[in-house]
Amino acid sequence: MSSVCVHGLGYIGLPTAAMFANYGHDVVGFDVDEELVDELNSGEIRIDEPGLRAFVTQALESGKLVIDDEIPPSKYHIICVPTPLDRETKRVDLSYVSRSAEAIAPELRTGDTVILESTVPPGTTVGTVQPILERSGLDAGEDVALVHCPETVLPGNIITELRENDRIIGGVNGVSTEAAVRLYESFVESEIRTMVDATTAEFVKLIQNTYRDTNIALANEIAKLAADYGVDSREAIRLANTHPRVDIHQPGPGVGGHCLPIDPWFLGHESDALDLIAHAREVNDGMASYIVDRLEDELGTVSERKVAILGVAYKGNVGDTRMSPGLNLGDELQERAVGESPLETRADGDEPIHLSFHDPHVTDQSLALEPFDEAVADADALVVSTDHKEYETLDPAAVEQKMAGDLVVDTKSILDEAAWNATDLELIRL
Ligand code: SAJ
Repeated sequence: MSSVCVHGLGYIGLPTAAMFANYGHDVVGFDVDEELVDELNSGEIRIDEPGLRAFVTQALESGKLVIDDEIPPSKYHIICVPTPLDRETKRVDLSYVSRSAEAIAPELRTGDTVILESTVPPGTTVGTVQPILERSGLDAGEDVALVHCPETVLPGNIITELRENDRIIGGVNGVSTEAAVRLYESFVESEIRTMVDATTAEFVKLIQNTYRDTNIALANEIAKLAADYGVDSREAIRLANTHPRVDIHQPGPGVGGHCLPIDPWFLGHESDALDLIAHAREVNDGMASYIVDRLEDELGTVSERKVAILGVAYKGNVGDTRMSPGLNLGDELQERAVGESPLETRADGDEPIHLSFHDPHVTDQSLALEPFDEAVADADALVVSTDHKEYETLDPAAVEQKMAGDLVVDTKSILDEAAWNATDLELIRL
């Protein structure tokens, strides 16, 4: 079995390293973060992902996975580092990718393969990574193989999807592609789809997430239209989707996570053609504002009210809060309340709004989450912003007793409508 070095031990790199190790490869998981390396070596795993702890432990205990802060010579180098987006300029930061390539170049030997898994703008493999690697004196495509092989796994189901999702691989030439296919064949159970070049592979990955984001924007706009017409958006979408060629996604409080809100912007990296896609992003980012409008319609003002936000994870049944719609909603409420209640009219120490947050999956101590009973106590309004399974079975009568007001906004439509409507609470569903 080949030796593999996985660069970057985050949400994708860590499970990928463990996967190769558990399929018999000798793997070094490399990260520049020494604290993370120490944590992993002492068996601590920061990432809340079902099954990941046992999967990584198995790899470490077998001796096939070693975590290190040095890069060994390896037959395969796999880059899984972040590619963050500047939220103001919408420009991607490729410095982690460049630094990885710079660190790999001195270790490269003829016959090695470099695989970029990080999500990147089209053209990055050949435009950014290739020239850096070639500083080693070796030619990509001739002496070493170079490919883009994007990850496509869904947080919450990463280990299963790593094995079961189709994989796309685009090399700088055919020989490169074949070298990567041989590696991924060792654990991928479904199709490995090869393409003519790395840029196409980069583009395909981006349009997959863009399709989903744009489709959700359509669903969000449908939800707003449905509200104006007195139509139940979920029921309308369910019925529309019975058509064999219709697949409308679900509305919600906005699109979170580190993929859908970011990747569409990568398509605008070297192109001015981004139009509908950029607008869809704005529709999704505008959902927090729309929900606050709905709260204001009911409450008159959100200023000096208590609003309980249930769910700060970016989606159901995970603990990841990156680009969290629930937290965005909190910011939007705060801004609106400050705008409505100028500082000079408030007594010292009065907050413009009382926000409380609850989430059974999030462990981040910095977020000041409250136990459920405290979060909901005396709330004027309650907003369900994440579809955690725990919220599906909330007891409406118990919640009604704890709240001061009667407004419940279910942005994910997970509450039992009949049960909640049987109380005096006013249930609004998106
Ligand atoms: N959401 C909606 N309505 C929907 C579906 C999702 O509002 O109908 C929201 C979610 O609540 C969440 C956000 O969208 O806030 C994103 O969640 P998600 O489950 O759609 O996707 P991610 O970001 O967890 O993972 C996506 C996946 N991409 C696709 O399904 C095309 C995953 O397969 C990718 O590997 C991942 O991005 C990635 O790393 O790129």
